Amino acid sequence: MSKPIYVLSGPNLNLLGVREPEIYGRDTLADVQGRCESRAKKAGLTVVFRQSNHEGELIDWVQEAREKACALIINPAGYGHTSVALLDALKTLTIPIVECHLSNPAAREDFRRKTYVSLAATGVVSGFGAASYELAVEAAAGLVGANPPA
Ligand code: CA2
Repeated sequence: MSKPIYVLSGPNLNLLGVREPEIYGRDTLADVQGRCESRAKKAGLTVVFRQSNHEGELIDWVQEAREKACALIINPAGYGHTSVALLDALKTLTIPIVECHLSNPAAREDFRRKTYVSLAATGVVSGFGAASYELAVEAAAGLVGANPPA
């Protein structure tokens, strides 16, 4: 049995589908989780899906992923633009890291153009709403060489 893909979401994403649907869409985070689980299952994989509003908790989970995950997907939300500590934690990983955003931060305010997380990411998926997460799972599965069950 292979290790799961860790899918981590940062602050305020627990409000997904409830506020600002014009930017972030109408899917709730529970919907996104279901979509990730279905996509991972097609590749014969599982996901550990977590959200936190707390920087330190996200860092603890990144550290946990060092041993327990085959790949890490992270939507760092606002912390992507601010957190050197999160970047430092991500840089300790040797597994693939896929940075994921619902919106396209590069097409928004100037302060969203830079994400520290990108400096550690294998690749970035952004701008496709909830589908960004599914595409990130697909990318991670490809990077770990996952095969669909026979
Ligand atoms: O597009 C993304 O996924 C972001 O990571 C979302 C962050 C934002 O700071 C990044 O620049 C881009 C914001 C997450 C806030 O989540 C909410 C969800 C629903 C309603 C309100 C906020």
